[in-house]
Amino acid sequence: MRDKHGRHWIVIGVTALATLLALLGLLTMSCSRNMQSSATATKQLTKDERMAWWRDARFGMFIHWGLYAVPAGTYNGKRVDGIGEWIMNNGKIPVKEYEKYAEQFNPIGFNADQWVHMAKNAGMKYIVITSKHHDGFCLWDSKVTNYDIMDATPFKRDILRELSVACKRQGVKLCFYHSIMDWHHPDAQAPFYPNYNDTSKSNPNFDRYVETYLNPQIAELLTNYGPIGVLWFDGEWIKDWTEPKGKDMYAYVRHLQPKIILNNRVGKGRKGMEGLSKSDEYAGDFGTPEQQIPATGLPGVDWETCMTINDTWGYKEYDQNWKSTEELIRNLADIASKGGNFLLNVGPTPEGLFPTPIERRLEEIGKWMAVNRESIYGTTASPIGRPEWGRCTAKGNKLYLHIFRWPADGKLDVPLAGVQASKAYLLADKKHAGLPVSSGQDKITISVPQAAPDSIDSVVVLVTNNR
Ligand code: FHN
Repeated sequence: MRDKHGRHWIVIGVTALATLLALLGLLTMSCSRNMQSSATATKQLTKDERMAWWRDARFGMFIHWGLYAVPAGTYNGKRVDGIGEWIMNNGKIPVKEYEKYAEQFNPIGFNADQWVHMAKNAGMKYIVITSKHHDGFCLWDSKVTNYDIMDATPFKRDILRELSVACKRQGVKLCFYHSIMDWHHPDAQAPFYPNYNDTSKSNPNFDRYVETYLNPQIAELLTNYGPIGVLWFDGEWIKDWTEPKGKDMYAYVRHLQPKIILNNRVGKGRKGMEGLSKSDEYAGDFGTPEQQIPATGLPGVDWETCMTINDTWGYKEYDQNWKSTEELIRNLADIASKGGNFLLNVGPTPEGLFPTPIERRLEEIGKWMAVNRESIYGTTASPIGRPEWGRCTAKGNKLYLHIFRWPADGKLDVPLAGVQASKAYLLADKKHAGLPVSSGQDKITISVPQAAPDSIDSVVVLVTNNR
């Protein structure tokens, strides 16, 4: 029996079957390729693999920016005590009144490329910006609320979008701070007015806040702005937040971005401002000491000290109590010498500019890092503790001796027993000219020039044979 073109049905059947099999073959191949690619894509990185860039980076910029920059520490003509970003709580400002600051938030001086350039030029490898702080205002185009930069302000530009583009362009990691506590949301802490931070209170609708607001916003942040380096939670001390919620959030965030790093404020493990976790049982990848530096190194523990340059995180127009560049550089060396990261804060103005004292300090830190970055990036904690003349970081067979107090007699004693030195030189000396070194019983002595190359922190590199 033949078809209208005279061909036999069997031939037709076989061709159809062959095509079908070929199609099936192609299909399985692409499925297995997809499965392979999805398998490789979601290959679970070990913690060490995930933390590697962060441990190498050592130095990042914290940015606290939002509506609180508008009152800048003053409410109804009176100065409000405390950190600037807490003015809504410390000033007992009702939600409806605080919302009005959004109409005045129009930072026309904001230039994402300039911000990222100032961070990069200072030697900072990552930026953690407040996507939403306790006051609940969102610095991105959120589809979950109108209390954001696009719908509530005359500015109508997605700050996080512009920063994600600038960070990508300049090779700086973008990271988001996000507050679990929310003084604006009716299912969160808004009803606790006038003490939004009342940790004795609970909101019966808090789970609804988590399901319909917090989680969807986290999804927006981790879906619409490319790879995010760190999710830096905060405000976890509220009564309604629990460790199980923290663990759920940790899994949810790692599901959205498997490579991401989360701080220990996703759960309830933090021991107050000392910031380290009570134990490994608690959710989070690193500890968060705040405004303080641990006394000693913490072998095997990932931690990051966050610190202000003056006494506030959010901009406060009259807070001029600026730390010196010397103090900031020595803090960086101190923190690295203990195996930690330094997250240094900037509170931009309502115009979108970095206060001049901050710009100057970032430039000066950048000059020091331009010469000495090798003694910070990718280093590990000091094997000689805290020498009296300064600090020490290590990398392979090199010790970076951070000298804060230059020896008047030109003799630098390094408390190292049974270690052979092969060379010592000033990191600032591009020729790496050798300095005279003598190895003693329990110390190595390096003869250094009369004058210190850098009064804040001069680095001598000691190369050892057998450390
Ligand atoms: O309440 C916040 C504060 O405003 C600021 O964001 C700091 C930064 O680490 N964290 C909280 C205080 O622990």
